[in-house]
Amino acid sequence: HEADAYRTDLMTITRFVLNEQSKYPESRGDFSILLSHIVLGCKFVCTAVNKAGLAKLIGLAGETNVQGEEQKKLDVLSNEVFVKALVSSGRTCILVSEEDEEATFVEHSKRGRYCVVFDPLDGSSNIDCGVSIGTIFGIYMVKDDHDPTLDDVLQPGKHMLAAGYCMYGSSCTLVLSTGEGVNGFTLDPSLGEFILTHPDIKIPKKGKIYSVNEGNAKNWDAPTAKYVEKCKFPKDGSSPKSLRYIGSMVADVHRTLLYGGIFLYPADKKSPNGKLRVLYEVFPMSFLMEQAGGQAFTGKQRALELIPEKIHERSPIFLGSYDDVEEIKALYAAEV
Ligand code: AHM
Ligand code: MG
Repeated sequence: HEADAYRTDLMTITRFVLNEQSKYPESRGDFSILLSHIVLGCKFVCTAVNKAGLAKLIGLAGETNVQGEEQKKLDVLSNEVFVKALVSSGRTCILVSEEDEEATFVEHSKRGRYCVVFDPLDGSSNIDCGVSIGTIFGIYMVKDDHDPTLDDVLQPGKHMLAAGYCMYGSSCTLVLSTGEGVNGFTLDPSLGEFILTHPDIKIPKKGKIYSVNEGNAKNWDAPTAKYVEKCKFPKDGSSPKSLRYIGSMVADVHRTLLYGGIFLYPADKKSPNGKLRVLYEVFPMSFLMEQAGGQAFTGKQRALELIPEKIHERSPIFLGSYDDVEEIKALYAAEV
């Protein structure tokens, strides 16, 4: 019975992905192994984030501990954990992390076929006040594992095989797409397992929420300014949209995915390419949005068609409900 107090048939993320991959006869289980290492990183960061508030008491992240050693900042620590977990999986060949200036090419003996781009702890300025933060990741396949090059990760987002994020919030939620829809898993702390809680997530076709840093309004371009004006003062008789902005991309995108609406990080006069990074912020979130039935647009094109030239490149981004993104696209189209 679905209503049983204790479910006895648990769909863990590992079981789910193994099921998905078994549809492909050529599958060697490599992807499942890779994912289990990402999941390990997420569990580690989740525990560390939950303890962050106790830092002063027990000496974590950035504080000096009882031995008088300087502790690592949480984002640095998270990065190390992810890099080590990914390398030791034996399934990766190139890693691009927000925390590292250069891409990491995995040494020959530990090399596999996957390239992972990730932001180990996004929104880390929010840690000290207990606001939700997250890890974002995208996965590509290398062309030739004997000769991995930077071009293997400078690929349009539509070439990603999988993308996801883990949100460290009131609960720890991992949202994943392997290109066949979007599924959400919640960490059961007593089991240490992510359990399928949000099967086949679809974003509402139109939403009632817009999400943007309005403090930048003075520097916006005309289409963004017009769009936000329309959200507040609709001329077609519809109700104004609500504004929600956490300032933590994972949390803002998670809400957008579940409740619908639009998330914007536009270009402005001070940052003509916006703020968010193409490889490990814009692409994974755009991939998830499209897989959930929404859209992602850069102000010029479908976000997933952008071809990055540098690993830490930025791009403006508008993503969310299909109809809401359609409106901003129309405003940019009218501009030219
Ligand atoms: P970070 O990588 O330095 O943490 O910055 C990324 C974060 C995103 O999580 C969030 O969407 C954005 O910055 C908020 O930026 P702003 O404070 O300019 O509104
Ligand atoms: Mg970031």
